[in-house]
Amino acid sequence: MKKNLENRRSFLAKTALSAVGMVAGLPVVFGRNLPENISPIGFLKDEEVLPGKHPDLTILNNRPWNVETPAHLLNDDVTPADKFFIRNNGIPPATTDVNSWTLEISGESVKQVKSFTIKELKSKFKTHSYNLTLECGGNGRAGFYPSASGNQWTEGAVACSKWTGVRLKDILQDVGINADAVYIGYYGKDTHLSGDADKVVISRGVPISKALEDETLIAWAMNDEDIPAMNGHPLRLVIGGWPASVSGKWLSKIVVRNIVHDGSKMEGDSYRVPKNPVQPGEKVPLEDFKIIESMPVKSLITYPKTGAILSMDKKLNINGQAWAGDLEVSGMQISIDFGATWQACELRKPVNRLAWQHWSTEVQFPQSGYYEIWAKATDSEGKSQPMVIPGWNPKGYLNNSCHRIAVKVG
Ligand SMILES: Nc1nc2c(c(=O)[nH]1)N[C@H]1C(S)=C(S)[C@@H](COP(=O)(O)O)O[C@H]1N2
Ligand SMILES: [Mo]
Repeated sequence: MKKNLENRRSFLAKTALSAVGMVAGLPVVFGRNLPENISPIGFLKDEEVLPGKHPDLTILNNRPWNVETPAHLLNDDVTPADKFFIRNNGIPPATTDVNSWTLEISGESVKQVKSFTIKELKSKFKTHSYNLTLECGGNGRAGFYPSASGNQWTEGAVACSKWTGVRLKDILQDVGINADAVYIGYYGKDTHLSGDADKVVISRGVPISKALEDETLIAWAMNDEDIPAMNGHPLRLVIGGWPASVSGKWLSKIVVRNIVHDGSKMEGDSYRVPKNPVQPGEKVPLEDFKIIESMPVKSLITYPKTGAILSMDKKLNINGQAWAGDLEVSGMQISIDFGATWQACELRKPVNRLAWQHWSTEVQFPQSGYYEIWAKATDSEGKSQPMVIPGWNPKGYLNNSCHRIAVKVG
């Protein structure tokens, strides 16, 4: 185990532990210059800090928790709970009692305000399950130059798990919504970092048309178990294909609005990008931003792991996952020559709409040496992933450039 790590680091010095400059909130002094045989992750007693999470997840911040999943740990078609990334904007609620938890439906466009316990949700409405891809709008932020402030996500702020709950549309039908309803917004029970109880951590939402899709769930289970504490237990809004910031955790209230929801992080430069393309580094007036809707087409190579040392004598099986926001992925290609030539991959159909799709292929390397493997997905409207970092924007959203890994064949 240790040995492999050292080998890998010597030929790909930056990939293995580059994100670990901060461990458990304490800056690791000269974290990037640690002796080769010391893993800063080893300082972390994972049972102390992140129960139920895989020890190899990368901690970007612990106040609030922001933790990403290395690409090679996203090989499962259904992301297990321990490999599901965490993006907290505030402090998770201290107590989450399933029996007393309620969901209120209110807002100016509901016919009546109604409240449901989780038990009532389960008994009143039909239960549905969907595999849904959740990707943080800032996934890939680390790639932008000039750099954007915020968590420096590389590739791993994405997951696709099985979510179980009731359709938001069934609840809204029961409550009754007015014809002027244009948007929904969520509120959760996490608290603001400042400790100010009146400050809302995050309250985002989607247009009513997206809210009423079959796959938009109020979920109490992930992968047939309770939702993990950090991922929203006991109740969560889950909306696939859009920035995961619309999937409200620790959900306590949904409001139906007759205006575009104006909750915390709906306005300013939060989860918004310039309406027109801008020069990298340009200052953009706030009135020139628009809300991010569907996420763009993207893919990951989840096997092999970057830094792998492979043998020349057999074909290498390469595989990964691909997704395309509201659309389906229709094609998948890889290149082992920096994009000069591309080879088509096998691509599975999604299990259901808004679920990521597994892809695989085999390659025979022409000779020994160093290679990069690049992966490129194309969506059902013919749009592909760019090979270089696309559309610079002030907050570093929507980087869907090709995932690249490095391997040595020898
Ligand atoms: N209540 C609440 N919901 C939230 C957040 C939050 O901080 N509080 N973060 C949002 C963001 S920005 C993302 S990317 C996803 C992350 O979901 P995860 O932590 O389960 O991976 O949750 C969203 N829902
Ligand atoms: Mo996010």
